[in-house]
Amino acid sequence: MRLSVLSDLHIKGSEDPFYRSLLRVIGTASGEGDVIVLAGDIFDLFVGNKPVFIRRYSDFIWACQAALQRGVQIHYIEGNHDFLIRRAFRKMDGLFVHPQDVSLQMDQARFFIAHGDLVDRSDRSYLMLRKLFRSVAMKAFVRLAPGTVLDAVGRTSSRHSRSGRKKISGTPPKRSVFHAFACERIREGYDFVVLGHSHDADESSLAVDGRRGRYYNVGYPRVHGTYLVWTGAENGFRREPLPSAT
Ligand SMILES: [Mn+2]
Repeated sequence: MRLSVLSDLHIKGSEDPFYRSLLRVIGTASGEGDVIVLAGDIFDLFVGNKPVFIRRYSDFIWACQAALQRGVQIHYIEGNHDFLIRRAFRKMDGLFVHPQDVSLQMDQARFFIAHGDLVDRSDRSYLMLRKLFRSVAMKAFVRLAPGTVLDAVGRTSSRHSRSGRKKISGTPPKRSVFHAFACERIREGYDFVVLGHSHDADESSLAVDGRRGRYYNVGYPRVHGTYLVWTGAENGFRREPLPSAT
């Protein structure tokens, strides 16, 4: 029994070395109650159910399919770079797409896992943009627009957000905002709160109303080179090195 949480790989294409790392993590999950949570921004761009993305990342689809057949469960939480993807994976039994977050229970431990782009409720412009990106109109646009157009628009806006105008993808909030969010979940009864998005490999033991829980942020695997693994053997998650791309 192994719970692996990955996020923020921001894979740029099928030749990206971190794409190979992702495939190896999925490829080595054994079944026997293994769960993989892909907690958003796995791909730098994957929008809708478009052949351009499905073809580019077909090895990912195959790796998931094979893992599901071995009895691995996969949860894909949408991020701010990969969303409206439910239809792309709709035929895959045992792979669940979540627009916001997922609650899991393993052994006696309760986990709340989300991408983290909804943590900062004061970032109104991002929250509105997020709503727009997931609106009925946007869904219709994504369904009708050629994948190549989405790909071009996405690449431009993603370059844009990296060059300082961070608003388009939500500015990651400060640690204190993540901690306050985690405390709320711990108050609700969760033991572990796992988030991403901020690229800050933070972790903290938090107490609220006599309950204690732990908060983890996946961090930025492209720099830190790790992901989170929980086996129940230790008291919490450990940061495991990503398998190398070779
Ligand atoms: Mn993000």
